[in-house]
Amino acid sequence: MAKFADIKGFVFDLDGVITDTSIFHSQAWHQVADKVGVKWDDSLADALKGISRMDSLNLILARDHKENDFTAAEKEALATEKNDNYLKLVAQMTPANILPGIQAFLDDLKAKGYLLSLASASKNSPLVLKHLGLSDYFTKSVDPASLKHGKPDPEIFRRGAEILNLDPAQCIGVEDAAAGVQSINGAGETSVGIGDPKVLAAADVNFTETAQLTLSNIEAAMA
Ligand code: B16
Ligand code: MG
Repeated sequence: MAKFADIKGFVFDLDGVITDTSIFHSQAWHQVADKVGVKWDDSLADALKGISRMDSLNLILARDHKENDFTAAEKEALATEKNDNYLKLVAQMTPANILPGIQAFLDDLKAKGYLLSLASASKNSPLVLKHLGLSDYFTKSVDPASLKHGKPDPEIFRRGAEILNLDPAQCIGVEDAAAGVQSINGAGETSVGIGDPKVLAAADVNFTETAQLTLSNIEAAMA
């Protein structure tokens, strides 16, 4: 793990860290899983966190060995149906959907001169940031459509540091998903996991709640 004093930037995941959309993604996929007859449970919901739309659909179908039961066009239609479900939920979002402590943390980071970028797998992240009133905080975002590999591959977090003109070792990556923590670690950044420490065992630093995400808590955990 890097020294806190060397940290110059933060690379943020969006869904499940800045806002509670991970619940919306789960609800939207749950409807699709019911439709294709795959049993939904919490472990499936966790496995989909941070995973791209089509990879998520393939994971759901594979749960019940149904991955070869649908044509590519049928899979596209199911992925579009999930996104339509999701967008209906996103349409109701406001700044009240920012998770506890995040607004204060972002303001503190900005005030102290840390650089910020976004490493979200979601193609909907610009829309979500707009609803949250946070677009101005994240003028630098990795475009998930430009990636060769999704999380857990390190590419997205490596790019998150690159667009800040920082070395990965100067960055902290913040994630709620096991696949995302793996991506941060692979990129050579310090990983802060938010959520169940059992699910996020690979994280350098773990907090169960976003409200614990403060610079002083991170500094203490890295000491
Ligand atoms: P979309 P993150 C991820 O965002 C979500 O965790 C994951 O559940 C979702 O499937 C993925 O984005 C793709 O999202 O369908 O909106 O393009 O956690 O990396 O911010
Ligand atoms: Mg996430």
